[in-house]
Amino acid sequence: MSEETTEIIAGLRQPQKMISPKYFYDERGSQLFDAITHLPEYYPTETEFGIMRHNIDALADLVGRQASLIEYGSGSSRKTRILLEHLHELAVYVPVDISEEHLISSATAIRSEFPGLEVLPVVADFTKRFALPDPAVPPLRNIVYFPGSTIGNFTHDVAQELLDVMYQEAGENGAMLIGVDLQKDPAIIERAYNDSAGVTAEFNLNMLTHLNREFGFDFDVDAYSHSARYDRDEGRMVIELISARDQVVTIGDETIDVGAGEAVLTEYSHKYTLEGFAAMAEQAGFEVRQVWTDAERYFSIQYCTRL
Ligand code: SAH
Ligand code: AVI
Repeated sequence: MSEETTEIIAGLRQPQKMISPKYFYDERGSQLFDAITHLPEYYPTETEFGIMRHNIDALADLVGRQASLIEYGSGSSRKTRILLEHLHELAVYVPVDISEEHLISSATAIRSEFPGLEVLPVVADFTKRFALPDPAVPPLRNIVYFPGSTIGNFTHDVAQELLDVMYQEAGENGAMLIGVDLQKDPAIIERAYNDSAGVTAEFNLNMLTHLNREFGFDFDVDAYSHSARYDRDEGRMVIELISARDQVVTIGDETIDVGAGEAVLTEYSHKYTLEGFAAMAEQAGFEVRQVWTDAERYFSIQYCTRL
């Protein structure tokens, strides 16, 4: 049994059943996430785009020339193109993602759009150790780029560990550029995860289709429904799959009982305050040097340097 299968079974044996959100992202999951970013209700992507467009010159000057851009969870690299167009004499672009086919096709598209740029994609789970490639042009500094508020998909303990790793990867003289979604009216947040077209529901359910195909589970996908609610006490969205009936999931010789009405947790999406995020960045050794937000303070882009 693979390490991943063992990890998934262990999550399903917890009192609160859970599956890591990294299993959303097979090829179909990456396409569905792209569709989410175009939904009218899903404010993070357009808001982050707007903040970048408004502040790109200041940002490019802060980064300086001949940096390497290392992107965590690069997906389709849509917002990244603004950086690739404006950063001064970029040394190399290293997109890191777990969704292999999607990463390779995105990297191929970037190579043809930016012919002079070295693009070195890395297929990896960024919560585990992975090696960074050696660029042809030695960079003057590393910029670790983590857009989209993907940091929000991790509990605070794991997010803190990720920031610690990014601090190491930024290296001396390096920096982190991170997109962080902010706390706001819960109705706006809940709408973003309960879109009227049902794309988020499809994205959530696709996780089970992915587990069935790739790891040999036999979830009855039609017997689950999407649920997404904001937990005000924890400041996070809680995204679950709810079983309509009692059922038994089998994988190899193992069985897992799922009760009628039982929830399988598939994702948290934490929303931060600026103070709360600054405290975590500082704990990792970063200083938040510049925060850009939109006029409504829905979302933030934060430029953090090593203390
Ligand atoms: N950066 C893009 C995509 C965000 S979606 C944006 O801002 O729109 C989250 C991305 O992170 C997906 O492409 C997914 O495949 C990737 N991802 C999620 N968990 C991951 C993990 N543990 N390791 C590597 N990539 C991961
Ligand atoms: C990738 N991540 C930041 C998205 C989010 O908003 O938490 C994933 C997502 N889940 C449902 N919709 C979007």
